[in-house]
Amino acid sequence: MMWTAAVLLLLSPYLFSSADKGSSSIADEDFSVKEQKPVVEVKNRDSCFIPCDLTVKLLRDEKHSICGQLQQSLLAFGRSTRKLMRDVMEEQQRALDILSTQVTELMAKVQTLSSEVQRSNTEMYSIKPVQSHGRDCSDIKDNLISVVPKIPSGIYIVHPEHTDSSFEVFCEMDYMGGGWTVMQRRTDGLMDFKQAWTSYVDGFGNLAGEHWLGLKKVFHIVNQKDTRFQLHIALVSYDDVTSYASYDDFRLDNETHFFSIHLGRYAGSAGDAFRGYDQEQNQDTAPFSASDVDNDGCNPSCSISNTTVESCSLQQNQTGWWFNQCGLANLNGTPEDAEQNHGQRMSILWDTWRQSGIPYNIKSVTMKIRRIATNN
Ligand SMILES: *[C@@H]1O[C@H](CO)[C@@H](O)[C@H](O)[C@H]1NC(C)=O
Ligand SMILES: *[C@@H]1O[C@H](CO)[C@@H](O)[C@H](O)[C@H]1NC(C)=O
Ligand SMILES: *[C@@H]1O[C@H](CO)[C@@H](O)[C@H](O)[C@H]1NC(C)=O
Ligand SMILES: [Ca+2]
Repeated sequence: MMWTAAVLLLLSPYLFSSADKGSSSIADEDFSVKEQKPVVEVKNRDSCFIPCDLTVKLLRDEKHSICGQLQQSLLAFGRSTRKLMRDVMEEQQRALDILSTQVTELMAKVQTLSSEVQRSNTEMYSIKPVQSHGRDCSDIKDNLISVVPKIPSGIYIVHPEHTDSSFEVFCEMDYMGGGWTVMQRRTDGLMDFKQAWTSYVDGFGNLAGEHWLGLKKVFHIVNQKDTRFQLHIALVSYDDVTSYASYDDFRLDNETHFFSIHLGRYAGSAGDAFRGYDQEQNQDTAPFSASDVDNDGCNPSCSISNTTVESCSLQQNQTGWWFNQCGLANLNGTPEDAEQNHGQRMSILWDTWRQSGIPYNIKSVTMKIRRIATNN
């Protein structure tokens, strides 16, 4: 409307002049018609020019304020989007926190349950140790075989010959013909094998679960007159492969000689880790060591895989064993994935048992002894 008015104003002089040239009544009529229009337009011109400036200014102001508002709302939008995202993330974080708390609680419950199961297993066996006049589990089996059709495995009291001590042992009466006295069992890692010399001498743990019978008791059993004992080591890997190592003669020296181990001929599928691959690793005839009694043959130190070792027991999580420059066997390690302890030798070790050159990860082991039938 404003533009139309301006154009008409510009054209009006010509309109007037053409009207002068014309003389007809129609022209007159035309004139009068034309004449009236500019009058209207002139009126419009007076009311337009000022509002135009104002309008531009107003438009500019309006543009500014709209821009401003737009910016404001963009900022507000950005802020609220960020807040929304923050809220969502916080919400998720809270959910995750709750979940991880629940997982932790569940794991604690599982732990409690498994130790309860362990305890009840132990109680199941240990409430009533079987009173039996036998010198060891082989002797008990021989004495009971004629009166009991099936001798149960469990805890029995033994009294080795020529000693004044009676003590409890776990007898395996089913495994490979029975008559086995268990001298060590490692299955779940619940028992702490980080023990001092006196504990390794006297024994520790639960006879029905993880335990070390004790060097003194084993010495009493294998030191009986006219007896020979066989040692059997049964191993299970993390992927449930089983194997064994057996020695047809097994005895210990007395405490004065730190219960040095003596092993006969090897047989089995796990390799002779007690003797290792060369004389330097040979643990046969080695005295026993613990974290506080060092007979390990590293005197003052050994170099094992380029690291200096002064105490094999300290290197192997303060466990006790017949170390000789450490060697390839230590069945008192932790039944734990070997990869978890970054090169440190903490797990159950029987390094001659390998698959494609790599030692098996061992999850459980039992050491048991049985009389070898003698002719006399
Ligand atoms: C070391 O012994 C402790 C106590 O028995 C045990 O909790 C820990 O898992 C052992 N460490 C390794 C790496 O086996
Ligand atoms: C330990 O054994 C040695 C030889 O085998 C013997 O001379 C010594 O008397 C024994 N010590 C004890 C305390 O029985
Ligand atoms: C020990 O070091 C020697 C040379 O320094 C090297 O050749 C060898 O591979 C190293 N052995 C181990 C087990 O790291
Ligand atoms: Ca040493």
